[in-house]
Amino acid sequence: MSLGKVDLSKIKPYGDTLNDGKMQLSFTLPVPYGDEAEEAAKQLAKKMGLSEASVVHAHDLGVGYTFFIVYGNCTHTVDYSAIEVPKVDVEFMDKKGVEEYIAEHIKRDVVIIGACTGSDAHTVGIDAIMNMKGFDGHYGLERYNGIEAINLGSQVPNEELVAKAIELKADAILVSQVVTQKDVHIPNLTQLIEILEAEGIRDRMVVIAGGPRLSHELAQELGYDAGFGPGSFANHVATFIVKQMVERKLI
Ligand code: B12
Repeated sequence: MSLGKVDLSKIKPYGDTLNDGKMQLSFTLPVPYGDEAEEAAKQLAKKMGLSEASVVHAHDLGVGYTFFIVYGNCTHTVDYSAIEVPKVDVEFMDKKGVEEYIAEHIKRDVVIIGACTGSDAHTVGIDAIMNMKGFDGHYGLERYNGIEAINLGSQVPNEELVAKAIELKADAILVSQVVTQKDVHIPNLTQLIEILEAEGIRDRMVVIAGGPRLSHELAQELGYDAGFGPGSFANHVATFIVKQMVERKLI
């Protein structure tokens, strides 16, 4: 490994030596396996800014399609020093901290309702945040003193989630969206906010979206208070909710 001084205003991939730009990508082309297919993959890589592109693996997918792994040298750079990513800006408390905060500042149970909505059947993410046993050594919201957590599961229609939130006088709604193919999550997430607004309750609750391809920035653009992606745990979400409740006087 060659370590040199990195110019953060012009970073590019590292392979064998700093700034050699080495990278690997994989993709499928809708053409039959063969020399012409490999040449097409190389030409595509070149157009994407890879010099000395070589096909290191090509696999016949059998139906007139070919899968490729291509290596090459990236000719582009990125100015890392100019990057700013909007993030949830709170100092996270641990479970005990959240419980003490609720006891001291809210003095009643916080009701949090969650679901994976629309056609999305991926329950693992919302379970990781809400269910008793939690995820990766972090207990879920059901385990917190001072939090009443209700997980409605997956494929829950937005109308049903809102009706339940009204019935239970929820302080916060958690929505999980894992499938993002063809941007299917965008209209679904937008519809939830529209229903909450039509019911006149959007501002009376903390509304959070989460999922592996969901950024805080996108969630805010869609009208949510926050977005949580990979690496999120119950204590992060709980901290955000209870602090918002106090800040926005939703107690
Ligand atoms: C398990 C799985 C399934 C299971 C789901 C079982 C279940 N009960 O959940 C089954 C087999 C049913 C399934 C089905 C499908 N799946 Co699937 N699945 C997966 C897989 C392998 C793991 C997902 C997972 O459990 N991750 C673990 C959890 C803990 O991670 P997480 O969801 O990111 O959650 C964390 C954070 O994102 C965040 N978070 C998540 N939600 C929320 C919510 C809130 C409020 C907060 C605060 C935080 C938060 O906190 C969590 C903990 O840190 C992924 C691939 C992968 N390796 O990720 C594909 C994957 C998600 N599936 C995919 C697809 C395409 C499908 C199908 C459409 C396949 C098909 N053609 O039928 C169907 C869709 C069915 C449907 N209607 O939704 C794609 C999605 C691609 C995309 N960009 O949309 C993936 C990425 C696979 C792939 N590479 O193609 N799948």
